[in-house]
Amino acid sequence: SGEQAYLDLCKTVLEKGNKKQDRTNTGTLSVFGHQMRFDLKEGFPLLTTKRVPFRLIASELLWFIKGDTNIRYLLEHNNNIWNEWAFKTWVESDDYQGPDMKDFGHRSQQDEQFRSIYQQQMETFKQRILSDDAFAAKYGDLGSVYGRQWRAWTTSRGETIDQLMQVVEAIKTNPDSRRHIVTAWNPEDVPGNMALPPCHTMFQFYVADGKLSCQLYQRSGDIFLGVPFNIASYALLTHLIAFECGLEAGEFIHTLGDAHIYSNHLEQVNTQLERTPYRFPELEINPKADSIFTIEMEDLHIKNYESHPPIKAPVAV
Ligand code: DHF
Ligand code: TMP
Repeated sequence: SGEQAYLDLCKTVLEKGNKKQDRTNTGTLSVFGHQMRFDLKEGFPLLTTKRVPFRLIASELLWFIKGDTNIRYLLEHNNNIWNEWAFKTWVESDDYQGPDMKDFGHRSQQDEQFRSIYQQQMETFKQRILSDDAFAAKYGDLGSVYGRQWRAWTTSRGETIDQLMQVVEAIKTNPDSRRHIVTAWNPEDVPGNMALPPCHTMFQFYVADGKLSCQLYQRSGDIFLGVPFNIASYALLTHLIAFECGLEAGEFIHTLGDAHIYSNHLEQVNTQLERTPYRFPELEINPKADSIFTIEMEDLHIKNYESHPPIKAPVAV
């Protein structure tokens, strides 16, 4: 099964990974340089050895495609995956007057009393992002993250470049080009101007036999939490761009730089490795959708998704 590529990555890192300290002070096992290939003809690569919430992956990707960088859109879709990074800017600002939230990521895991205060502050923060426009504009925005870089890259002359629209046009008019690249990594912006410097740094498309393939270079991959999302997200992106260009989806090739398992995910990874994968599900895109630039959640469906239960793990902030 295609899922074996992911399970093999987990095994490799457990067996051969270097023990390293990291920015979040959690500690990881990691390898440098690893590639996985997913043939999209063999099903949609949504992992089955744990439940992976497609709804969250799809709404995050549509958020990028719309060029949005404000978590309000995600919250409106009940998607909480980017909350911590906006919250961090808020609680570190002078405008924040509530209880001390320093190091909330670690403390909320270790201290139950703190956790309930944190959850309360987070809830208040979310409500305010949803209801207060000025607050959302200031604290909901994650800065120059993917949506911005893909759709409105700012040049040194102050113009903007719509990389995604341009790559779609180029695939349609000059499919054999070797320059179908979208980059999110802007050395001018890193690290000051963004919540988190882009992890999926750049991707490239390739057309052969009427099929569109995509390769991603991801500089840093959280194997247990982030990578399953990233695989599904880029597989979905490949399908969507293929749909837009009148092509079939070919392969998704996932190239990782620092591929790591956090020290507090080891038990979860071992649980997952004990499970036997099912067949991958299938993706359905509403054939009546007229463009990926206006496509909505209702146009995307996953069929025949059989999976093992979810496995919870704390995210390193
Ligand atoms: N930081 C770190 N340390 N790892 C990440 O994977 C990561 N990913 C980011 C931002 N910063 C990050 C954006 N993507 C989850 C998945 C992807 C993601 C952020 C968070 C996550 O927590 N997934 C959980 C459940 C999510 C839910 O149900 O709300 C999971 O079990 O997959
Ligand atoms: P870093 O900026 O220090 O590399 O930390 C980023 C962490 O987030 C790292 O563990 C990788 C993880 N990550 C993913 O795996 N996938 C993603 O899509 C994002 C945004 C982050």
